[in-house]
Amino acid sequence: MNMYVAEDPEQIKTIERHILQEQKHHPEAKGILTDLLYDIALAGKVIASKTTRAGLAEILGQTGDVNIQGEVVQKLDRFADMTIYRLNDHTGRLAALGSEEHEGLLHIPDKYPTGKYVLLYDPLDGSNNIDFNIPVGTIFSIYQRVTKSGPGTLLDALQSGRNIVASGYIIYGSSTMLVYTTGKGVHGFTLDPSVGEFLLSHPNIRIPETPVYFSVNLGYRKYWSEGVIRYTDYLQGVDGQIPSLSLRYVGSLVADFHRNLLAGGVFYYPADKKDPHKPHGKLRLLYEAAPLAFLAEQAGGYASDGFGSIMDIQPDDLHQRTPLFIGNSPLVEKAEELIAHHDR
Ligand code: AFP
Repeated sequence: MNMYVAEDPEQIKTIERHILQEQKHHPEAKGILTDLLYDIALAGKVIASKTTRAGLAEILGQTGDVNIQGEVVQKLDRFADMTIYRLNDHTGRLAALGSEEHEGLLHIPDKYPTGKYVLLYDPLDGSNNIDFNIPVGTIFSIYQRVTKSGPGTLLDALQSGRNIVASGYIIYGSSTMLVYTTGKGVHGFTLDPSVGEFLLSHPNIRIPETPVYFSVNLGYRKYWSEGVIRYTDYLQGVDGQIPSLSLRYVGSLVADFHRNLLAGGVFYYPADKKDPHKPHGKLRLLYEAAPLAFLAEQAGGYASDGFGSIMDIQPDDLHQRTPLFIGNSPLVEKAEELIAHHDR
């Protein structure tokens, strides 16, 4: 026997092999979604190769442009945005793309065929953190188009989370990880940079039942509603109903979500009165909240806007914002209960 052949073929599983095995659960599948997920994983590797060099002078610094959210675009955002678009615009798998960095839909160039899926992505979430060596991430979701043929339209992109076919994120931290779901559990892969492969490291992730953390920007407390303040007191054990949870807030949604997914807890970014132009919270329904809501549900958790499931919200704008409470189901339900009681 060749001593270099692993005895247990399950020992090391690349993301390619894992996605292919998942595809076998769907005999009708033609492999298009599988290929699309490969392309996203490839984009993740390319972006990771830049984020680890972000301290270098040629990358650092802002381009000076302002994106449609009114935020300054940094060079790495632009690189990540372009990488994902370029790796997906010509494959014939997509009808259109939507990026948090662009106001409208991104169309497939006329010279390339269109396909049956729509890819929505936030290329580099938490990009304000790049200069401080704090993790950032890419968030993505995939929907089937609803129009029959031709270039994709807004109708194809403005779908509720219930229609997501696959979603996930790539976190660029002390290591690079890709976490995704196709509705059959949540699986996490860690990039081995020495061989350039994502290897299965966290199969079947479930949010631990006992929460450890709560994550919120406490600096905005004075702008919150009574219900959200009472909820925060509850999480801090002020009323003695639960032992106090530890506070952790990075300010990169992917990093905060990832930690709470693995350790147990809740992240929230409520509506606040800080900016009268953003009374519905800061986070984007399609680019941030819905993809993570699908992951949370698949991991046994729940995501809400404080009134009901994020997954049920029908968007009417690509850049629609929403309050978000996401993590252990009982904790998210508690937020709904206190908001219903104090804020209505
Ligand atoms: P940036 O991409 O502009 O850094 O915003 C990050 C983000 O959308 C999300 O990742 C964080 O959870 C949230 O904003 C942090 O916002 P605050 O700085 O207002 O707490």
